[in-house]
Formats: sequence, C-alpha cells, structure tokens
Amino acid sequence: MHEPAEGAPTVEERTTMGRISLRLILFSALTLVLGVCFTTSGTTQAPSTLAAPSMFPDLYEASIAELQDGLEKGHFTSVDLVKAYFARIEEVNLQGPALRAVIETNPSALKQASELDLERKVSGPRGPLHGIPIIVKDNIATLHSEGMNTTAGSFALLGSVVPRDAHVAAQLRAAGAIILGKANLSEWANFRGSVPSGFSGRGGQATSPAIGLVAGALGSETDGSIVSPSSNQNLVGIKPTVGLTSRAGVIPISEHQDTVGPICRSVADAAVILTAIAGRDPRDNFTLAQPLKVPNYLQALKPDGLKGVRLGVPRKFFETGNANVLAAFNASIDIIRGLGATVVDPADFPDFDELRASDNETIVLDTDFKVDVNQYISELLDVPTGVKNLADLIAFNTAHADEELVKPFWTDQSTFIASENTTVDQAYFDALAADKDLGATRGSTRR
Ligand SMILES: *[C@@H]1O[C@H](CO)[C@@H](O)[C@H](O)[C@H]1NC(C)=O
Ligand SMILES: *[C@@H]1O[C@H](CO)[C@@H](O)[C@H](O)[C@H]1NC(C)=O
Ligand SMILES: *[C@@H]1O[C@H](CO)[C@@H](O)[C@H](O)[C@H]1NC(C)=O
Ligand SMILES: *[C@@H]1O[C@H](CO)[C@@H](O)[C@H](O)[C@H]1NC(C)=O
Ligand SMILES: *[C@@H]1O[C@H](CO)[C@@H](O)[C@H](O)[C@H]1NC(C)=O
Ligand SMILES: CC(=O)N[C@H]1CO[C@H](CO)[C@@H](O)[C@@H]1O
Repeated sequence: MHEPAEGAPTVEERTTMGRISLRLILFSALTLVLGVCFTTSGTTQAPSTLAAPSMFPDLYEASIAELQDGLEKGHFTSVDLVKAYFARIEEVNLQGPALRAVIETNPSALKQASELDLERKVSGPRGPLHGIPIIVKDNIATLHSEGMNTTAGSFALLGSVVPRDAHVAAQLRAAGAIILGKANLSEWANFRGSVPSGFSGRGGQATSPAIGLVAGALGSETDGSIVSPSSNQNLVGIKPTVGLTSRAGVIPISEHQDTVGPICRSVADAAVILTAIAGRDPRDNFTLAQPLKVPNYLQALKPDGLKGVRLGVPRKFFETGNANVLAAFNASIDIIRGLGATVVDPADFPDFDELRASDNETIVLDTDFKVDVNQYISELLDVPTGVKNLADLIAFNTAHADEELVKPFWTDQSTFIASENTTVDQAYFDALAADKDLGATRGSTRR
C-alpha cells in the first residue's frame, strides 16, 4: 500500500484525561449556555430546573437522533449546541490536552444556528440533520464569504478563495446541518512526504481524538484515511465506493481513489450523513454511474438485516494489526454471527501476496496528484500566496521552510517532488490497468 494511513496514533492517556475532565466541563458549559439563553429570552423558567440531567444529553455519546429529539422538544436549541461544542473545542484544542483537532471554527455558525432555529419554529425541521453541527476536514471547500479557509493544512493555500462550497458541504447545508468548523489533518491528506501522520504546517501536530467535539464529521480517504482513524478511535467510518460521493471542491490526491465519507459515533449517525452527501454531481463525473435515487441508508438499518448474509474475513490483511484492535474486531465478528450472518473465516484473497507486493498504486497516485491538484488550484478565484501549481507548492515550502518544512520531524516533501517528476505516459496507464485488474477484476474471493 502507498502512504501510511492518515490519522495520528492514539494518545490514549491524554485523551482519557481529556474525557474525564470534559464530562464536567461540557455539562457545565451546556448548563451555562442554556441558562444564559433562557435568561436573555425572558423565559420564566428557573435556571435550577434547567439542570435536570435528562434535558441535556451527554455530548460524548449523544446520537444525532437524540440531539434532533432534544431540539424538537425544545430542550435546547441549535444555538445552544453550537455554543456548547465551541466551549468544548476551546477547552481542549489548544489548552488542556492541546489536541489540535480543529484547525478553524466557523465564525458564521451561531448566526446559521439561529436562522435554523427560527426555521424550525416556523416550518419544522428539514430532516434528521436540521440544526446539527458537523465538522469537515480542511480539504473540503466551504464558502469563503462564510469566513473559513480551505487549505489542506498548508500555508500555501491560506486565504485562497474557493469558487463555491464542495458538493458534499452544500449537501450538508441543504439538509440543514451547520458546518461548525474544519478538522486538522495530515497536510495534503498525507501526500507531501514522509512526516508523522497528523502534522500540517497550519495545524501543527494534531492527534486524532474522539472526544465529542461535534455531532459528526466528514473525512476523506485515498488509502485508509477514513477507516484507519475510525478504527483507532472506536468510531464508525464509512469509506464509500469511489463515485458514490462527489469530490468536487475537495482538495484532491487522485480522482481514481479519493472518496468522502462520514466519521461518526454510530452506524445510524453515519447512515444519516451518507444519505445527505451521496448522489450524482455533474462536477464529478465518477458520480454519474450511480442510480438516480439516493437510498435512505437509515431506513435500511434493520435489527435482522444480517440474517442470511454471507461475509468473508480476509484475515491476512489483519496479520500486522494492533492486538487490542484485533481482539475488538474478533469480538465484533462474534456479534455479527450472533445476528444471523454466516461468517467465512478466513476468506483470503487468492492474490493477496501480489497485492501486497505491487507498487502500481504509487505510480498512479503520484501521477494523478500533479494533474488533479493543478486542476484544483486553477479553479480557485484567488490565491494570495501566488501558487499556481505543484511546482509552486514545492518552491513555497522551500521558501517557507520555517513554517512548512519544520524541524526535526516534518521536513520532508519527497512525495511532492516525485509527483512533480511524473508525466501521464504509457507506464501510468499500465499501472492504472494493473491496479484495476488486481483490485477490481481479481479483487474477489469468489473466483
Ligand atoms: C483564514 O485564516 C486567516 C488566518 O488565520 C484568518 O484571518 C481568516 O479570517 C480566515 N478566513 C478566511 C476566509 O480567510
Ligand atoms: C470524466 O471526464 C474525463 C474528461 O472530461 C474523462 O477523461 C473521464 O474518463 C471521465 N470519467 C468517467 C468515469 O466518466
Ligand atoms: C482473532 O481471531 C483469529 C481467527 O480466529 C485468531 O487467529 C486470532 O488469534 C484472534 N486474535 C485475537 C487478538 O483475539
Ligand atoms: C504493476 O503490475 C504489474 C502487473 O501485475 C506487475 O508486473 C508490476 O511489477 C507492477 N509494478 C509495480 C511497480 O509494482
Ligand atoms: C524522475 O523521473 C525519472 C524518469 O522516470 C527518474 O529516472 C528519476 O529518478 C526521477 N527523479 C525523481 C527525483 O523522482
Ligand atoms: C480553532 C482552533 O483552535 N484552531 C487551531 C488548530 O491548530 C492550529 C495550530 O495548532 C491553531 O493555530 C488553531 O488556532
């Protein structure tokens, strides 16, 4: 496989500390927020009655459905939710455990929340995401006028003006979601060179904590960047088939492998978000192969949904895994069996060794990145740093080494240099065909 999967190693001790203290902080933050809100809106309810724990979900574990239920019952508003999440981010992002999980918060989020609260009162919720705060990875474009940057963590794109929301961001907004902020990431989604996962010039060395800074998130995956952090953090990540979710407006690595998907607390939450972002988009022609109607993935979740389903476990992929993760994985297979599925274990790919040995993916990604990132930059309305293409990005990093090629661990941009050196030639098309043969045509255990 190519780049190591994005997502910094779990800093379990720090995260655990964060969890314990945050439990108290969040509860008091939400209480405070609600208190203030009720006071200023002139309600006669005494603040003490607001503290009834049943009114306030534990935001570490609250599902999107629970939040929606609380919003509908008027236990709290979207403005309250945004304030509570902002307070939580403030406590842990740069202070306390200094998780550096969020690179920017949305200066328009409170205004949007209040508009969505009003709309709910007047005409009811648009659907399950109405008024729910979501964070998107900093390679997913959001309207510049709203106040946030889209930079893939690089100073080279700071202040750049995107032509429009990424399609997936626009879909979230249409569903009534509030984009609360941008998540820190490995710079250029881990495609700059050999540096520790989770580092970016702008964001610093982020960890990948799952401590409830938001109700749900969008990640992107080229080679592991949704599933790997999700499995490390006990979250549910769905890596959609390429072409199910549009990549238009997403800072790319490769049109052949990039995909955008949800990272959430539960399967139901991920299903709600996937339903909102999936679908055709004329700006990403890979999406045009899917059926016209987007399924409602939430309605497809049934307690007996695994009855009679036959699943295979490609064990060789897990041989090098962390023992704790493997134990949890094994336990989940038992649960799946208990729910009525037939599990074939092991069910290894006959071409596993060839797959492991192949490095055609590197050829494809290196070549695609140069084409695709140049295309992305060419569509920007303004780039204050003046970078126009990958060659400029390399020069920018060299000229701003103190910010981008930071000693001692973060100095490398060898992947950029290798990518700049590529051309779309016969060797590239051969590598692409070899990947497709191995991954798709022969990528089945049922041969
Ligand atoms: C981008 O980041 C800069 C520097 O942190 C900040 O001043 C600015 O408000 C951000 N947003 C936009 C849209 O430029
Ligand atoms: C998308 O369009 C490009 C050029 O416009 C073309 O090269 C490519 O084959 C198309 N891809 C799909 C999946 O239709
Ligand atoms: C997980 O299950 C596999 C297959 O049954 C077994 O070989 C492996 O030892 C188990 N690992 C753990 C950590 O339980
Ligand atoms: C690419 O795939 C071909 C065909 O499977 C194989 O012969 C070749 O060694 C692979 N190239 C690399 C760089 O792995
Ligand atoms: C650039 O590509 C040429 C030809 O493929 C290769 O020989 C050379 O090693 C490459 N240089 C770098 C820096 O990747
Ligand atoms: C919202 C926020 O706190 N973002 C931070 C993300 O990390 C970078 C670097 O650590 C900070 O500069 C941002 O302020």
